[in-house]
Amino acid sequence: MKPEPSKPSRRRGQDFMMEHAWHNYKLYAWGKNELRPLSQRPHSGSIFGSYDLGATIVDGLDTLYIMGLEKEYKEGRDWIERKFSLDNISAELSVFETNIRFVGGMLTLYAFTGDPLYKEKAQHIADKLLPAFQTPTGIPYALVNTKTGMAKNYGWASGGSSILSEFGTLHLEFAYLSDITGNPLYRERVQTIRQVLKEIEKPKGLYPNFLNPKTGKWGQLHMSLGALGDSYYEYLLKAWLQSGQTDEEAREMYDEAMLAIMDKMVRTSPNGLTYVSDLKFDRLEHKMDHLACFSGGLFALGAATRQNEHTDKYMDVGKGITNTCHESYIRTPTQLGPEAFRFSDAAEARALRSQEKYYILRPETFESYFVLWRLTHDQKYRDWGWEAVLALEKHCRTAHGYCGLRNVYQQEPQKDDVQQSFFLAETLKYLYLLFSDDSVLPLDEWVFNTEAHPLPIKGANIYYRQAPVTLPASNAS
Ligand code: DMJ
Repeated sequence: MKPEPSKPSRRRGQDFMMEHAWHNYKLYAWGKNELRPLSQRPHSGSIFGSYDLGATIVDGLDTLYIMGLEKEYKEGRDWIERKFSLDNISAELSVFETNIRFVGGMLTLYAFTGDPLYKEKAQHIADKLLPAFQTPTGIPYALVNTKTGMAKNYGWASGGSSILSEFGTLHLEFAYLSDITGNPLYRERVQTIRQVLKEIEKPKGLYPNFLNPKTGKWGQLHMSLGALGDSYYEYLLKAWLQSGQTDEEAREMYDEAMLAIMDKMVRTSPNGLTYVSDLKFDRLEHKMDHLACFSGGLFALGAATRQNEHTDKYMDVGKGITNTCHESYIRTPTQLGPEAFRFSDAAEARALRSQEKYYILRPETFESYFVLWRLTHDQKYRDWGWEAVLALEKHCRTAHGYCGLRNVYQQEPQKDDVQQSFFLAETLKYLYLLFSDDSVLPLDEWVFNTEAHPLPIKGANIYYRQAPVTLPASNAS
């Protein structure tokens, strides 16, 4: 079924939020990466540095398309055609962030429209990332310079290691890029990463967050479904889904990893909340990052797509984690969740440290609401999503865009003056899709990359697109 931009009759509020976010970005930061809504200036200290890469445009454009905001969509396309290039700049880019936001964003736009502009741009960006893969193991470095091709890892990452959630979150984009360009090189690069991870010995069946790209040995034995680990596990399941469920190797690696995580890291609090701890060497740290809240949807999607003896357990854990993340939201006066929350005798699903109390417009909890809604049609997920919309409007909206909060436990928290590009790419998209018909981007035709850019599933007849995708009209309220 072809997506076509939505019709105005389908408007339900989240698209007004998108217009507000976009128009203010356009007014005060057009072509820059992100907006500072309070200062009404561009945000130049973002992960993309000070080059004008239009991160908000590239990240947010498919959301505009889905919502049927045609005029805004055309402005963005026009900017990409006229201005977007990584030639003649000397930016040190994160391979991971550039892949999920820029390559992923362009690929989705190509999948939606069939417009060759987006395929060319996706390939142009991916080519700039390739020098990072020139390591003895083929595990890429984290950072690459767009002009010199010099690549390196972050100084803080355990003994010169690359990071699991970064080098393990390239597969979907690189595989699709190979298929649409006919150039096998991109798939070969991520297949090499897959083989290293398949063959390496995994302590207790788990994947540590750090791997040295020169020696092929693990760094510190820290494991997490939150920061530094998260989307690696997501891409195992999704690579299998993307392949039309033929990439069995990916599904097996996913099942093995998630069974080990369920056994060694998933726990239940005294009051019955399911959560996934971090594991540091042999010690559980009873803390969940907001980032790990995506895993409610991941466990559930794993359950819904394969029947075996673990299916019910996967589904229970998925629902349980999503419920816990919702609890972390409603136990704050703002009804928005903290960056990390803990489980101890003193507290459940609450941040205890001051540096864990912020909310930066992250999407992960709403992502799980969306996936669980699609899989169960339990009305509570829409109710929870609506609570979030109201909380965002009350606390994060400003006259000139949306900001994060410095402390969700205060009645009237200070705002952080950053409108993250993922707010447009993910947060507003998932909240919009939560209230859309199932036929808008059905989960058996599309798989969402970790930045919420939908990529087509092989075998569904949208894989090699010749004509624009038509999004069916929704009659949801
Ligand atoms: C996004 O850029 C992606 O979802 C990524 O995988 C991790 N988190 C941010 C948003 O929170």
